Amino acid sequence: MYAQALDQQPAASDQQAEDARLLAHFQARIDAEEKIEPNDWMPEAYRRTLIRQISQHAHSEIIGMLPEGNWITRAPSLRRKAALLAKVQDEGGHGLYLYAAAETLGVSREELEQQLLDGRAKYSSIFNYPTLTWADIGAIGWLVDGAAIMNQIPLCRCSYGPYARAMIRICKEESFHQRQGYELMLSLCRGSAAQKAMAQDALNRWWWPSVMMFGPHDAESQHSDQSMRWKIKRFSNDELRQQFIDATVPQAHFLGLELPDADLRFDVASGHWRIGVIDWSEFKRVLAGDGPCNRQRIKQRRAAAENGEWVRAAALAHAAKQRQRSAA
Ligand code: BYC
Repeated sequence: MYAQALDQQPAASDQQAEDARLLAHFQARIDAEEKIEPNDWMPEAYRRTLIRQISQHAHSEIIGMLPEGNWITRAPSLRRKAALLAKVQDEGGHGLYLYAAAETLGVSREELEQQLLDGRAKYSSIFNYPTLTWADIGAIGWLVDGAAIMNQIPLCRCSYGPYARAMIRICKEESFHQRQGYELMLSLCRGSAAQKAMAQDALNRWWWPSVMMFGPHDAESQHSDQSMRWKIKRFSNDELRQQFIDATVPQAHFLGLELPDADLRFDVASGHWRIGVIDWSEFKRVLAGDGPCNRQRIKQRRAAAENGEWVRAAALAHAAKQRQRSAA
């Protein structure tokens, strides 16, 4: 018994030493800006963090198709309809690249989808707000995609290769989305008084949820420090939020719109726009499942999964037949 314990002790400490060596080598590669690839050694927590972030991101793209998809049949012209249709299709594509990137970490797309459908997985808070008017389509492109680009450009330099490469393509498409949204807002703001009022109303409703998209303040952000050491995140939530505010406030002024924030002011000393206090109780409510559209979004995704079951079954049956034929 005693001899056995002695045998095990050096083995355990050897393992600890080996783990420490692997961890140091891993961090050195990250510090040297090398990409980590699927077959490379990585700490379990790095793998879990990436699966969490990439899958939340994929789910956001897929759920994000719903509020805009709602307006495809009601777009006011063929040009607007074509642009919106293309944007929503792009989002479906982004979801697929991201699920594929997550799969390289050893989790299946079916498992991730199941997590979304049974409410275990988060997706971006922003997609739990309703699209009430056509101007909301402009506001989403301008503000939501604008915020997404701020957050996602640095992800093109994420330390995990498959995620970083997926983000390069996604960001190119997001920048078209942002432009079509701003151009739509510009048309409304240069149109009739009623159109401009509709644009103002959309800005009033989408501004604060867009500001919240960047996540909690840095002091409250549980994952930021570690994710920044691993170079998954390159900037903190507050840094990216500030970049978004500084870029967007002058754009609103160019449109001739007012931001719904009585405390908004330009701080000459720092050169930044400073906003009022964010209502984090609203953010927490939405994350807890009690936003204006949480239930509706999940219900629609569940219905889509059920209604699409026969398509998946048919595709699998077709693939099996083809395999049989090529084996014969
Ligand atoms: N909504 O420690 P923190 C898009 C959660 S754009 C919901 O700071 P992290 C699109 C967070 O997950 C939107 N949950 O976390 C645009 C964590 O909870 P868990 C998607 C949020 O990960 C236009 C907790 O709060 N973009 O897809 O370091 C059209 C503490 O936060 C939110 C991405 O996903 C939120 N807004 O930083 C169509 C980009 N914020 O996981 C589609 C990639 C925070 O511990 N993701 N939480 O239960 C990221 O960059 C980071 O994950 C975040 C959060 C900045 C979002």
